[in-house]
Amino acid sequence: MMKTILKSAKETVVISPEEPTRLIGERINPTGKKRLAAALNDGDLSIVKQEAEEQVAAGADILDVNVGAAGVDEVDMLPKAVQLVMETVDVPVCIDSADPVALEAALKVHRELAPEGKPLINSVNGEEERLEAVLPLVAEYGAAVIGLAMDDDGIPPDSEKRFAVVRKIVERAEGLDIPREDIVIDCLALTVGADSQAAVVTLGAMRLVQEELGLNMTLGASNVSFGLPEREVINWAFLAMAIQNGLNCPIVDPAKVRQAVLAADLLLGRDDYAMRYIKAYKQRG
Ligand code: THG
Repeated sequence: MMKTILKSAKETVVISPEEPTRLIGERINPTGKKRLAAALNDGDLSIVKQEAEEQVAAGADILDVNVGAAGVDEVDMLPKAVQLVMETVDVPVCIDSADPVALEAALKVHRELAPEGKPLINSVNGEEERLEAVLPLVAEYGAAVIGLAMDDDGIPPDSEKRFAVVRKIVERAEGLDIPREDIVIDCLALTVGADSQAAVVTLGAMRLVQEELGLNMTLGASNVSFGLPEREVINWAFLAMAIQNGLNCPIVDPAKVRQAVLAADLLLGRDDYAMRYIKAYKQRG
């Protein structure tokens, strides 16, 4: 079975079809959060610290760290945010930036603070330029990486073409001796409000990845419900379907989805005697 192993200085998290679904907390990200964007512009990381603590308390197993917003120098701020998260909580981090220079600056800080650690890089995709910029960082820093199912032509409209991009990323990674275990695939959740087939296409690509390659998979799952009322209901249903198709480390707001994910794991036979489900219920009091 495919095991992606992530490590902070103090904790190891195993992502695998044999493990419970791991939650990557999405909230350290200024997208749609004016207050966080403004604070980052002022060099103020107090919200980052608070979001780190709250998400781990809500059940996050890994924390995504993204500081990309208009006016923010990511090369300066991303390593600072990663350092603060590593000093605040024990969970491994997922370093999220479109800028390879910012990624490398954050990877350096990660290596200093956790020489034996292993972060997740978010992300590479099938674009030539991204493959050439990001995969060498994955190899050099011994990280794991999220591979997005899109390339120079954009996000393919059908499952088979998305899967073809996934194959390409895996082949290119193997060319640099990056093991398959260190690649986590994102088949990309798009908005069902804009295209009724959007979720079906994503789920179809995931089924192909699950059956043909057995790789671990993530998704920014909440994209699926964008613009619709009662988004949580749609997100819960989609998460359950995606978990059945191999999603095992979604990028989510843990406080909003933890119960739905525990229910999906229970229904898929991955929670003996419903121990995890019941324990989480009791902890909520
Ligand atoms: N795949 C991968 N990485 C990703 C994404 C993905 N990283 C970024 C994003 N998508 C996942 N993270 C977020 C972060 C915030 C929001 C959505 C996805 C978000 N924020 C609220 C909003 O815009 O309304 C803010 C509201 C609040 O404060 O809660 O939706 O797909 N690999």
